[in-house]
Amino acid sequence: MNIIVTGGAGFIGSVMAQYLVNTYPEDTVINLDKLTYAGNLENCKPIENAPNYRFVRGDIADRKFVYDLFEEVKPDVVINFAAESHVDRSVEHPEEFVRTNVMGTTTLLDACRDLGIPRYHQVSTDEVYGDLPLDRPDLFFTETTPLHASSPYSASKASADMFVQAYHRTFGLNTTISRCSNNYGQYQFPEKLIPLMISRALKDQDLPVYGQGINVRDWLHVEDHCKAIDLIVREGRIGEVYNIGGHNERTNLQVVETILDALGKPKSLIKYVKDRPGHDQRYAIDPDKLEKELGWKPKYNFDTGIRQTIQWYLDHQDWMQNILSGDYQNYFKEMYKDRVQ
Ligand code: NAD
Ligand code: TDX
Repeated sequence: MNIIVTGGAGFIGSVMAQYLVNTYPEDTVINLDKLTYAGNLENCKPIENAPNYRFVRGDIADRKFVYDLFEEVKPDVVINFAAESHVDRSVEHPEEFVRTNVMGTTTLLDACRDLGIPRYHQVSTDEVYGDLPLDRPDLFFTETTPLHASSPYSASKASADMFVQAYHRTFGLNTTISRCSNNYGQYQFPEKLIPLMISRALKDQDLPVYGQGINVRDWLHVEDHCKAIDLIVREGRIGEVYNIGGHNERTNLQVVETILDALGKPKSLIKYVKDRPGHDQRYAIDPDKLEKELGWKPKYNFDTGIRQTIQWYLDHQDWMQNILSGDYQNYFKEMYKDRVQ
């Protein structure tokens, strides 16, 4: 098969590209990525010389580019990871989220429809369901939970999901959608909670915890997410949505304290800062459908996965340093300048 993975230089897409290249030598993986601030070809180093791997730089919202590439490659499957993915950035600059997440997705869908591409998978997120209250631990997101986005990021992802479902229903495109909980693991850009806290704690810098740190996220190791997507692409029912999650709920404070303990750093580094506007309280996935229909089971629980992840960042401080020495420094100053209380 020829598989186009979009956003394959980002966090999850790069782990997916590595997984597919190594697991299916008979398939060819074409990594289509624009290389925004979040795209990093270092993430693809382990496969860059593999005979069944190719990188193409381009924009999923550029119609001519996408059509030309699809005509040339004739993909059997398109898996769309490419997105603007950071909630805080979407609060500052929503437009880019509409362009890439909505218009980029519809461009890919149009190309699949016009060129007869047999299979399309959309990588979505649990954030499209909005949030759950902190005092109702009995509630979980299922695939039939109504969409109820809170941030410009989640609104753009929910919108994309609706286009995917519309293209399936109206044009008969063979689509699936997966909605996963928060990912952690190797290669995550240090704007997101876990790598941000690891990189700052290592330098004895303050750790900015939003509000009171009581918001809950449901964490899944990136490799478990990628294996679930592969299963859905190969064995999932067409037109369906599958939730992905491993019942690993933690408050943000628990996550930060786990990192501090593992690094032997003091809790006094924690600094409570102004809350994120519209901050979702709790995410929690019910993965029953994926487990029962496709037999998926995660390999990692949070306690083992986070230890291995922290060790990865300790072993790859040059990877982190290459990012931190670039433009990202200016971003950090700009984003956090008004938060100090
Ligand atoms: P990321 O920000 O690390 O990577 C995104 C990648 O997409 C980058 O390589 C970037 O260069 C590329 N990209 C951005 N705009 C593009 C465009 N217009 N054309 C082509 N490439 C473009 O994101 P991530 O955390 O790896 O997330 C990947 C996908 O998974 C996203 O769709 C996100 O919504 C979804 N998701 C993420 C999580 C999570 O916890 N990170 C959880 C559930 C779902
Ligand atoms: O500095 C911080 N301090 C803090 O307290 C940052 C960056 C985050 N937080 C909190 C906000 C959230 O409650 O930590 C939690 C996790 O934040 P993020 O890492 O920004 O992730 P989140 O907003 O939960 O969204 C993530 O999961 C779903 C991904 O970024 C999305 O791409 C994915 O769809």
